[in-house]
Amino acid sequence: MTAVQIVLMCALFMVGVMPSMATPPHFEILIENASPYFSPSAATVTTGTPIRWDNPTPTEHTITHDGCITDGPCAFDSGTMPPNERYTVPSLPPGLYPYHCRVHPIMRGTLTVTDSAAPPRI
Ligand SMILES: [Cu+2]
Repeated sequence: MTAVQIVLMCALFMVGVMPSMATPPHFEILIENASPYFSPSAATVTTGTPIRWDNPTPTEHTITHDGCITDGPCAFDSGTMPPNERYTVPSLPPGLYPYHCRVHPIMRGTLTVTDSAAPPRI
């Protein structure tokens, strides 16, 4: 094997490894035009996992924790999300987070944040 081949292999290896290192793993929720509007509409993540909402629709939406418009506390509120915009919540404490879209109150989702990963099965 020549030095050039070794360098090339190292480069290919790095390309394969780097994306996962550059982007922390996140949980992705897609906004949709039709019911149930959030995919998945009921999501469960482990605390410390960033949650990202993607808006591929041609419409403006918000990701608003219900507490922001009731008696609080307000855990997250994206503000207006134009089409093709993303909104990421870096981490949430364990709990149940019902949320909705301020523009379209019919759009509702639930986020459950758990304490830690499920215990290993024995
Ligand atoms: Cu909306």
